[in-house]
Amino acid sequence: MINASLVFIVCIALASSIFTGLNALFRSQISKRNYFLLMQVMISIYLIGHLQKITSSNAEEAFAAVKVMYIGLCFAIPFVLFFTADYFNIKLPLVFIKIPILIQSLAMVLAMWTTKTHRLVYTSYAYSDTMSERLIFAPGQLYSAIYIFSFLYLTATFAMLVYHIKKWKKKYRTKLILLFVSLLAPTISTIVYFASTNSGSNSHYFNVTPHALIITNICLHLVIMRYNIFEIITIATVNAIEYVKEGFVVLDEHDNYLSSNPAAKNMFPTLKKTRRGESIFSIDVLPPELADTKNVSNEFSVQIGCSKYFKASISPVLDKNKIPLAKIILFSDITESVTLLKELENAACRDSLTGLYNRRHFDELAHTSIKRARRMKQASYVGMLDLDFFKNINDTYGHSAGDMVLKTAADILVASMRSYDLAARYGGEEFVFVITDITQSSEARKLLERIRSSIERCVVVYENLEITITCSIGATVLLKTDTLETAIKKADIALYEAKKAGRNCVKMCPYFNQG
Ligand code: GH3
Ligand code: MG
Ligand code: MG
Repeated sequence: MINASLVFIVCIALASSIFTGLNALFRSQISKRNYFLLMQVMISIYLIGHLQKITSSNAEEAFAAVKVMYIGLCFAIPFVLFFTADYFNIKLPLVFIKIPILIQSLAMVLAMWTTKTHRLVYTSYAYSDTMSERLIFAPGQLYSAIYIFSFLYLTATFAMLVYHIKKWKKKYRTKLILLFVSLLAPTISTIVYFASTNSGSNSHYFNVTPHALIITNICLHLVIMRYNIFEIITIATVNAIEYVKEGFVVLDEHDNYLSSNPAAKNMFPTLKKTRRGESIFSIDVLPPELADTKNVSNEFSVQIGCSKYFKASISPVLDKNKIPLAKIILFSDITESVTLLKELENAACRDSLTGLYNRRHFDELAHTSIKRARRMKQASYVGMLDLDFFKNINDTYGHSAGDMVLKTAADILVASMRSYDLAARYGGEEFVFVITDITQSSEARKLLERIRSSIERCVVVYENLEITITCSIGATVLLKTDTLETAIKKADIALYEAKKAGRNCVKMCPYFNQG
């Protein structure tokens, strides 16, 4: 006689299992659902077998149903394990763990299907109309192995779940607890069934696993529908890319544009108009420097406009065979740190009052400038400029007024020279400079005279007081035998001559004076 209520329960369990599987299939888009779907398929196969068994009318029909049940039973649990590991991003090695587990499961199914020949799973079986399970059997030597392996995999699954339930924040714990309960229900029912049939206390071989599977599917349905077990991570990942302040650009393997996040569009506004598939470097959307680094992770700075700096790190996306599929470029705005670094460099190279190079940095640059001029067969001039009676300015108007005069004199010096000439503050009110690319000595003298007269004509207004100043300049042409140091000494001697000659004048080194 068919037990109608049991058939009803199994049908409900089967329907809920199929429904939950379909829900996962249509509601979520990510790869993490694959093992979940396989798990649901296997649970459904198990239940189909079960239904077949409790409605069977003879031993062979019941045994055929058990063979179907074993397919579901042996494969559902490995897929539960794979799904859980996958969900927590625990990588189970394919060759060393996944494939051996699947082979073991297949071996168990095959052992069951061929048990009539070797009697390792069932030594004998008989049909019983009075029993709900319909089939009485005597277990063979391999029968326990099926359960031992299943419990091993379930233990690993529960271990992962418990570990993460403890680690996850309360807000996300509920769905893990539901997942835990969904697995615990059929586990307990199977343990009870196994123990009770072995001890002989369940002489009717009554199995409540289908009842437990209803609980499983209700829990799974809740974690999918209510707690978004699949979506939450996808949503978080998508949102993370949308909201991070780093620019994120995805290109295909031929540098054609695929997508970018809002931050990248802000950094490179042309990205807003770039269409998918457009070659990113041919239309100058991104700095061309990035095109040179193919298939490598690299980091470098890119200057956009005059004041923005970005660090770009390129990561290739490879497929399983290490063939490039796409390229991800991550841009971070490093303007702040670059500006700070430049300020620090500036502070180390420049005089804070006048903004001119300091002595140490001038020496470095002047050596290079002189070398370059020599290589290009150009004449170089080294000059010293000293403000006249500067001490009097300080004494008469105060130190702040003196500072202002110093700054003005420095500005005039820089303004009078060309961009490739060099000027530095050499001491208190003393400046040094190098002029290159002048062919005639008369031209050099004219330039120096222009500097002197500009300073003489300048009026510095300090607290409504008008301050005027003059300067003396000594200079020398750099001979082949000269070094920067000897040239500075000669310019200093010429400056001394200028002071001696009454100040507010230009004197050039005697070698040159003759000409
Ligand atoms: P001379 O025409 O012979 O060059 O006479 P001078 O007064 O310009 O020369 P002196 O070397 O006697 O004095 C230079 C003065 O420059 C002395 C010092 O107080 C002043 N001085 C040096 N550095 C600074 C500075 O950073 N700010 C101000 N306000 N004064 C400075
Ligand atoms: Mg002076
Ligand atoms: Mg001086």
